[in-house]
Amino acid sequence: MTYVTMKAPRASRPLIKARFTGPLVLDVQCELAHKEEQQQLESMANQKVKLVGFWVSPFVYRVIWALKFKGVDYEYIEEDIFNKSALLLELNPVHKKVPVLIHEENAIAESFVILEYIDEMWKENPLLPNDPYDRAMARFWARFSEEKFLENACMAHCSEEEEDREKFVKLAIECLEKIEEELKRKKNKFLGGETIGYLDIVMGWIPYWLPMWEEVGSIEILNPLKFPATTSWINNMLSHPLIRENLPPRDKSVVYFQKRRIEAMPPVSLLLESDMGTKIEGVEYEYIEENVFNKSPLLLELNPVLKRVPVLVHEEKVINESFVILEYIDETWKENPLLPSDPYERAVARFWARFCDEKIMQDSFTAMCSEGEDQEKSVELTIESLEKLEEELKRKNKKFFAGETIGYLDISIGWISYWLPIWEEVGSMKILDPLKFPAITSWMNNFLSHPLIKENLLPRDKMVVYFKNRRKEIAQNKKSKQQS
Ligand SMILES: N[C@@H](CCC(=O)N[C@@H](CS)C(=O)NCC(=O)O)C(=O)O
Repeated sequence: MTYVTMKAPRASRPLIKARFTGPLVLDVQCELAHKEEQQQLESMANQKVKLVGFWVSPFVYRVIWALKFKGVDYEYIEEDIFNKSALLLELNPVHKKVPVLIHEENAIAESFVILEYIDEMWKENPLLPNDPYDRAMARFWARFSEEKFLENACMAHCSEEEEDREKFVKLAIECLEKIEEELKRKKNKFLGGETIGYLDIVMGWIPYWLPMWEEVGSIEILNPLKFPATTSWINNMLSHPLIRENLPPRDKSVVYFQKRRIEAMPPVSLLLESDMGTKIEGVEYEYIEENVFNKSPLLLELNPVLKRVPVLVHEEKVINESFVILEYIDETWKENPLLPSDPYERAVARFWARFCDEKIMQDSFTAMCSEGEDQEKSVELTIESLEKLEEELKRKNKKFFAGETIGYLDISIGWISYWLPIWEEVGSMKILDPLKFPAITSWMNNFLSHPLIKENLLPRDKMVVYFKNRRKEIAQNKKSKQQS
């Protein structure tokens, strides 16, 4: 059997075409289309499910818990991540990591993407809350715990140098303080309320894996006196049958982690994606400029956790992080959907958005700020990732990632069309060769000529000057660190 991987989503179901009929007919047609859609979804949901995993991976356990929570039967396939099978490389050629979920002929990678897919495909026992703002909050904390807390906790227990270990332990504790506050504010048994939800599953590594890492790295992060709300949540999690009955054996896991050093990635930077999002949906908004080098009390109040832009304020609700904001916008203003309606295509769009943010943006920004061999290495990594994106675009063979018009993925990775060429100029490097990347070049032209984008970009010269200064500043910081 050949699987359709993240590179090739299956053909989408027929669209509900009711827009041109009269109101009465429209209602009936919508209902019929909805029923048909529902039936298709149900029959799809009943198809066989397989999970490719690795016995001790907290990312894999997220998927196991979500499938069990939904009551979905699945076949488990153990992968040797140190000697990767042809199956894994076929299913997840981009990251080559587990977990991978196989449903129907679709392969879905990345635990966050898989959790959203599961929740959209099997509707009973919802994982994410119903309300768009509560969903935004859950996604915000999920990303925070992953990108800040998990990363620092991994670095802390893996660091050999005492000084590094102390630095990362301190950073991890600062993250946990924020989570503790959130738990205290919620006052519920679980982050999902009285029962386990999306965020409990995402943060499920804290109750079981973190104490093992503390033991392995001889560090302390989870002090019960300092973190009473977290400790009580941990106890609730570990006594919940779904979690208690689905954990890897502790002794064997500790031995594994003693042998293993986990590599972590630096945190991601930010862009103006959410601004484009509000424009697509035709939402009126007031724009407030922030000075990120001298942060205003307003920003610190609105985003005390990450202290960065963009922040969206809607009816006294505050939403942070561009990816979270995009989903919130899409769920709140339903016209002109940004994400596709099909769960698998949504998973594909989310997968590529994360990939571009975590790999291409990281590596190209590092390349711009470095020189010599370091720069060459980062340029090479960026090009390798862009080759994967090029393949995806070629496969799609459409004007935009979303099809004939701009959508979620186009907006998420829109920076490639305008920011990346500026970074190339600033770093005196060549990445986007049109001969090597004809599909990306053509997408860039389409994207930049779209009125929504064209009319909402900053002047190029001003940006070049800004990034030249950033580059200088970063290089100076690096030098003075090396000297000290
Ligand atoms: N961001 C990924 C992380 C998955 C991940 O790191 N999986 C590890 C197992 S714990 C893996 O497959 N590692 C293989 C490798 O790094 O080559 C997710 O959330 O699914």
